[in-house]
Amino acid sequence: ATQVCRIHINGMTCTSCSSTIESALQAIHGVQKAQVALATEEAEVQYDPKIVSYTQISEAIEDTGFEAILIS
Ligand code: 9UX
Repeated sequence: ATQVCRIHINGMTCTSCSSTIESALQAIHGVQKAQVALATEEAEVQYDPKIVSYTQISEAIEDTGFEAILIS
């Protein structure tokens, strides 16, 4: 199964911020694809909801030191 969510991320100021978050997301078991855009302050994450939940995904972002807010 595949689900896609969009997440607003607060606090990113440089491309290293977005790269750090993107790598953290890509390392999560169950995440199939993750892209973080600094310009729009958004992440788009494709994941298998049978393996990983939105809550775990947003917690992974918060663990890197940024605030995650679900858009859709
Ligand atoms: Mo760039 Mo982001 O120097 O926490 S990595 S601001």
